[in-house]
Amino acid sequence: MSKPRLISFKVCPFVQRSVILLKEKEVDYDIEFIDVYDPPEWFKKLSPTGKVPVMEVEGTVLFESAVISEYIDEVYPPSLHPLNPLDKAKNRAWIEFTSPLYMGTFNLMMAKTQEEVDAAIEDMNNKLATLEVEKKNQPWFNGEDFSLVDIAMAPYFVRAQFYKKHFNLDLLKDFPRMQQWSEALLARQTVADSVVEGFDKMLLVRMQSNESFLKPDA
Ligand SMILES: N[C@@H](CCC(=O)N[C@@H](CS)C(=O)NCC(=O)O)C(=O)O
Repeated sequence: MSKPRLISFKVCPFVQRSVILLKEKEVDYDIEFIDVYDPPEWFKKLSPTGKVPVMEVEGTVLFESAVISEYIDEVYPPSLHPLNPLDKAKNRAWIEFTSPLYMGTFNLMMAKTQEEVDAAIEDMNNKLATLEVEKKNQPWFNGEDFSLVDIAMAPYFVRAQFYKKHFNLDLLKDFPRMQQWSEALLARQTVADSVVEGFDKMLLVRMQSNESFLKPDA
């Protein structure tokens, strides 16, 4: 089987999910970085949605991070989904549930007023409160078994850590199970290795050039 080729944008949480999964499965892959805000012509031709991640496998172009994850999970065993179809479907549903949280972190980053900051936080809090009820009081979403749901949330906790470190803003403060989940995920090697060098700096520069409301602690 030829190496998959992943097209990435360095700070994209959806690509980060693919990277964590490829690392978990120890897949040999190539990665190519683009700027999604100024994409090269070849990417415009390759990607039907104009979004990353895109993964090219033997000339076939895959897009949408959830679809890419399902493909990787199926082709490189053992599966990180539960075996039971109902549990598997439930896991897929919760993966979907986590995705809009990334719009929350983006909105927070780009917010220009206190009101916009508050709205982004409130939106994320509503979703985190629902997850807090669903999450078992065990290491991973499904208990002892690490799964694709855990991978889907990992980039969120990386971003929550960024806001805590630079803005003294604790997005998880009201959610003890989310804190425990975050600690477990951030301690996992594949998650640590999925964060590109200079990640914090890239986000901080973006916020500065956007004249975002949130200002980093000195
Ligand atoms: N639903 C998509 C979302 C991917 C997405 O929003 N990617 C962003 C970067 S993080 C992007 O490529 N944005 C460029 C655009 O919207 O034109 C997935 O899960 O793959």
